[in-house]
Amino acid sequence: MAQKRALITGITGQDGSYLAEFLLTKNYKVFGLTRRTSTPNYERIKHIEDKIELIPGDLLDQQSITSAVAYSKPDEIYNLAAQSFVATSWSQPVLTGEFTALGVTRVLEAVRQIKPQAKFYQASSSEMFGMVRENPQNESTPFHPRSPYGVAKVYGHWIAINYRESYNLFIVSGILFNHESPRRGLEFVTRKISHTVAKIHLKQADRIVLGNLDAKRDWGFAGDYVKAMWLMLQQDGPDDYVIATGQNHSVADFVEEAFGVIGVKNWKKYIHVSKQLFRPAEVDFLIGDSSKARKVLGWRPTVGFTQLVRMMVENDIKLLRANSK
Ligand code: NAP
Ligand code: G4F
Repeated sequence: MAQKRALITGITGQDGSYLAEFLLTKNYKVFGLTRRTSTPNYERIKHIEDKIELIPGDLLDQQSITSAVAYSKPDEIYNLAAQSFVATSWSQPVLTGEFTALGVTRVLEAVRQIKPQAKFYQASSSEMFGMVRENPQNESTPFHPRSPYGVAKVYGHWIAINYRESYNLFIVSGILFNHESPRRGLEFVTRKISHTVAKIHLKQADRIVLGNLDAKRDWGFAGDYVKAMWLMLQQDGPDDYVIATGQNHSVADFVEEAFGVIGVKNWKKYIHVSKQLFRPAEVDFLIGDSSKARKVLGWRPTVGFTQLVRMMVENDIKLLRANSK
């Protein structure tokens, strides 16, 4: 059988790096779209850089995306690139719309025009459920996004479905709940906590400044979630799937668990709550029902909450120790 070819937008991000690793284990030829930066930001993929091929391009630039599709001739396209940080979407709402919403249409257009046989994965998000209408949330739960990011993701979700229905393309949308890892960006709450707890352990910090401690998220491990993306493209037909653990915890629970890893019980004395970090509109409570993915794809998470938090804190301690040598 000919070697399969995959193009990943957002390959330098958390999910892109895990997905690239995963596809290499399946013997894919992996291409990744990367945008120009003044200094290289290949931190997450440097260990596999010689096994993948990077193609310059940007979600704002139709020509570069079309050229990347023409050059890589992919059997599968994973559209992971986005302005993915919810808080930034209020300070840069137009940019978020350009990247996270219209960017999807640009990639879809390239596929439609150049490689309509390719299978396409769209990175949709549980942020689309926002002010939730039911618990747990599944594929038919109505959307009520609460941020410019969430609104942009709803557009991306529906334009993907529209291209599937209009042009009969193999397009799937994965509605993924929060997934974390040692490669998570430092601005997201889980990594902010694990990294600062590691610093406190090493006496490099004495407190964590956080916003809303009561928000609840269904947190899984990114390595498990990229496998679900791939499984969705291996089915006979395109469909949409919720990917989640089915358990949720508050930000405070995450803090407590992280301090537990370094043997600290009285964690509250290290927390400073700043109103500045509260969002103009919050998503209070997310919990996903992934029974369709479990039944149809045979997918299930392998890393639970406790293991995830431990993995992140221990990794950050190792990282900080190595950096201070
Ligand atoms: P991430 O770590 O923030 O990575 C985002 C990627 O998009 C990076 O590679 C980034 O490149 C790239 N990108 C941003 N703007 C771009 C542009 N204009 N042109 C080309 N590339 C651009 O995000 P992630 O956590 O891996 O998430 C992957 C996708 O899944 C995103 O679409 C996110 O919205 C969605 N999602 C994530 C979660 C989650 O919990 N992680 C849940 C649901 C959905 P640079 O490295 O150059 O910045
Ligand atoms: O870690 P967060 O920034 O992730 P959020 O907003 O849930 O979004 C992530 O998951 C989505 C899937 O549901 C993705 F689509 C999206 O791309 C991203 O990956 O915030 C989680 C919660 C929020 O309720 C926030 O208000 O943590 C709360 N929080 C409290 N203090 C904080 C902080 N969030 C951040 N980032 N920083 C804080 O200091």
